[in-house]
Amino acid sequence: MPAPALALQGADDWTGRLSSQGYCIIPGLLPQDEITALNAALDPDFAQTPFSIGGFFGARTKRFGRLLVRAPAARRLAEHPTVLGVVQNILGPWCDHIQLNLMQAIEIHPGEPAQMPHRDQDMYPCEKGRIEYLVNVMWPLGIFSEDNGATRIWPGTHGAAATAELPSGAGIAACCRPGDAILFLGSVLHGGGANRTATPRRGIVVGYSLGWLKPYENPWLAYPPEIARQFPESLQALIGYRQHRPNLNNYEGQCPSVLLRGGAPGPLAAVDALTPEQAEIITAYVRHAAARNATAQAASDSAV
Ligand SMILES: O=C(O)CCC(=O)C(=O)O
Ligand SMILES: [Fe+2]
Repeated sequence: MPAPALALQGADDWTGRLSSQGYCIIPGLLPQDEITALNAALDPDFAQTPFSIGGFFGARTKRFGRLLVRAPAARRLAEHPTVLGVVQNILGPWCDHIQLNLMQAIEIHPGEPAQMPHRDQDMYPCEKGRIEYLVNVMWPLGIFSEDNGATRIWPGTHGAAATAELPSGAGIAACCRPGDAILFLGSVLHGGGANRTATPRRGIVVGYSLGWLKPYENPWLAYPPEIARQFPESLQALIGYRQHRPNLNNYEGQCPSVLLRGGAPGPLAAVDALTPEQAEIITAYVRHAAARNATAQAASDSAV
């Protein structure tokens, strides 16, 4: 039997590669013409967007978000089943559910030097080296080459190695083409490459994070209820119209998806959303408190 094409390999195989190297490139994940059409649809947005300000975002780089409204075709990227399978494998053990962290279009113009190598997880001031907080997917909108600013990655610098000294080498250029996807962990060292050609390099980064973290792109402002109502339920949940136990992300003590179904909700009761372990502790506490009260009441009744 012939070996299966790489793109047909399952999420578990790619999870293995991602976990061992800190990144992997999945070829042919979407048809090239779909990405070419998405790229063309974003032409006006790239044209209108000013250059970024600041050494991290890059003065010869354009960036914008809100991609799910700017180009509905970008929804296919956000909800790609292989990607979601891999992300679920990596982040699933540490949260109830994953969430979209951001979608950002990035256009690196000629003359932009290489971005400072960094780890995206370093935006969170918490313990590093034990769990993964993020998985990012870079979808090239054109060819990514050594010369035009392909994302640079330092393989093996992830996980526990993320707390070690910075490596000295130049890393690798994640060369690939439209339809391919570069997956990299939040703990792996990487950065946008220098563009030494005469044409801009375009890509879309789709990031996912643990469902209890603050998202990078504020999804409720990017996609307020009147917009999110038009999305499929799975996408609504992915962008944060969803509770995360215990009682996180509430609207009036309930799941924020109440804002997407029917008209404006009336007065709402706050409803516990707890893990089974938390629910058990609370139930035991309530039962003991009731028993104590009953005993105290009986004592005071008999004293009268
Ligand atoms: O544009 C790229 O290739 C990577 C950009 C990046 O890593 C970032 O902005 O955090
Ligand atoms: Fe980054």
